[in-house]
Amino acid sequence: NYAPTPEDRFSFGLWTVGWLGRDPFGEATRAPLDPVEAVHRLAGLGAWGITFHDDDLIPHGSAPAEREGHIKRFRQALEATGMVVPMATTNLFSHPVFKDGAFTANDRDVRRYALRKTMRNVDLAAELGARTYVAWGGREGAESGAAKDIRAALDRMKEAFDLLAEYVTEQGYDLRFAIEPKPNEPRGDILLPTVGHALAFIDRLERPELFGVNPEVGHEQMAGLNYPHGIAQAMWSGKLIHLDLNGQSGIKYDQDLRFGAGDLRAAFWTVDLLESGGYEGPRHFDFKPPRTEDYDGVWASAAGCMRNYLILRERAAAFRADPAVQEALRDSRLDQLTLPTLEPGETPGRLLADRSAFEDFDPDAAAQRGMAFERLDQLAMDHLLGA
Ligand code: 3MF
Ligand code: MG
Ligand code: MG
Ligand code: MG
Repeated sequence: NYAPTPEDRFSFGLWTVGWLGRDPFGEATRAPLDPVEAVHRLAGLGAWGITFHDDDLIPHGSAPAEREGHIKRFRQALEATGMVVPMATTNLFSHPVFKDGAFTANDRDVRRYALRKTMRNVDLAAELGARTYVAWGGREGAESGAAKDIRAALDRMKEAFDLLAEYVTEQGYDLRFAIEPKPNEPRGDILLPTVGHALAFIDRLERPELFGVNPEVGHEQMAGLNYPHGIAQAMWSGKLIHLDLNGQSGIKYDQDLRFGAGDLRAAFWTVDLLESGGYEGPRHFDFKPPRTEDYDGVWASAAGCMRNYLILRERAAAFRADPAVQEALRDSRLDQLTLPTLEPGETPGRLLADRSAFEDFDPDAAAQRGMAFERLDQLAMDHLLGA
C-alpha cells in the first residue's frame, strides 16, 4: 500500500500541476487550473502542503481588492482541506521587466522593484505560516561576457539577501531563505549555478544562519552532477532546509519529469539519504506534467511522484535492513570510514612519529585489497528492482 498521507509531508508547487504546457516551441495544451481546485485535488491525493509564487496565486497587476479576494479563496481552501503552506517564493523571471535579472539586473530601479515585490510576498508567506522562503534567481545571469560584471552582480545579490534577512528579523518572522541553484535556462548561464556555489555564497552573507539551499534534482543533473552528493554536502553544512524533487534524464534542458522518472538510481539514493540522514523538511515536488497530458494525466503524474517516493522509501529501508547488505558494507569498509583518521588529540608531530603510518606501511600490499563495491551495488540494484 503506497497511499500517501499528510504525515509523509509531501508538498507541490501551484505552478507544477498548474503548468499549462506552454514551452518555447508551442502554446498551452491545457486550460488554466484554479488554485482552489489544485488545493482540493492535491489534498484528495494525500498531499500535505502547497507552495506558490506570488503570481501563481495573485495574477500580476491585480488591484488590491482583487488581491485580497484571491488570498481569501485560497485560505478557505486550505482551511477546508487542512493543507498547509510550508514555503512560498517570488516570481522574478516571467515579467519582461526581469529580462536582465532581478536582484542583479544592471538597471538599479529594476533591482529596487524586485526587492519590494519580494518583501510584499514575504509578508504573505509569513501570514500563511510558511517557514521557508525560496529564492530561485532564474534571470540572474548572462548570455555574453561583458554584459554582466559577475563580481559586482554578486555584491548586489548579497545586498538583496542581507536586506531581506534584516527585514524578516525586524518583523520577527519565523522564516528562513532557501537559495535554489540552477546552472542555466532560461539564461545562458545563471549565477549560483550549483549547490556548492550557493553554499559558498551563503557564508559571505551578514546573517548566514537565516539561509539554506533548495536543491532541485534536475538542476544538479543538468550540470552532470550527482544530486545525492550535493544534498549530502548541504546536510553536512546544516543547510538542507527544503528541496525540489523531480526527474531528469541526463544533461539536457530542465525536464521536470515526475519524481522517479529519469535517473531512477539517483532517486533511490536520494530517498535513502533523506530517510536515513535525518532530513525533516518537506518532500516538495517541482515537476511538470508533460504537455501531452490532460488533467487526468496531471493528477496521475502528481500521484506518481508520491507513489514513487513511497516505493523507494520502502526499498531503501529494506536495503539498509538486509543482513547481507550490512555484511557487504563492512566488506567495503564503510565502518572504517566513520572512524577518525587521527587518534584523539593526535598532533602532526605524533603522526610523524608513527612508523606504522609510513615507514612500515606497505602501500603495494594495501593496494591489493579489493573494495567489494560491485557486490554492494548489485545488492542495492536487487533491492531497487525488487528482485
Ligand atoms: C525553475 C524552478 C523554479 C523554482 C521556483 C522556486 C519555477 O527551474 O525550478 O520553478 O523552483 O521558482 O521555488
Ligand atoms: Mg525548482
Ligand atoms: Mg526547475
Ligand atoms: Mg527542473
